[in-house]
Amino acid sequence: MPERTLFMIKPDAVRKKVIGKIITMVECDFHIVDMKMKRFSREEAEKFYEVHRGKDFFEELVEFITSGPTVGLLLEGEKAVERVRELVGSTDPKKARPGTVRFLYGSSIRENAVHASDSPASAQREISIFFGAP
Ligand code: FUP
Repeated sequence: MPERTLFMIKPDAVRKKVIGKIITMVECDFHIVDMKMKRFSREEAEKFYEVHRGKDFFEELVEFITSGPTVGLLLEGEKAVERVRELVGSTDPKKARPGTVRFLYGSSIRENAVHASDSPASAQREISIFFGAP
């Protein structure tokens, strides 16, 4: 059964002008159901990263994600959550497997180029924050 996930290009990658290169990496393997450029409000960012509230990096993470536009892609495919996460690579680009998006375009553990949902439940929550409830 095909699954849906949120794949998001973060403000650092938008500033680097690598939106096209990153989309090319997912376009061949997944169906792009929807796509949008969006600048998060503080309120939306805090909701999106709710699970990290209280952690020492929370404030800087919210500042970063609201610092410029993001590009969200609603992707669909077999085991999309797991397969997109593999393509994205480790949170820290220095530890990411060569060839992954974060290895190629990430700069630091915070400015790591992209986000991908970590479970089908997170995907559903994040898709509705990004694209609005269906
Ligand atoms: P990931 O699932 O790989 O996106 O990573 P996490 O859910 O653990 O973290 C979400 C985001 O928080 C990361 F993309 C970047 C940020 N973060 C930091 O800024 N510092 C940290 O030490 C860990 C995460």
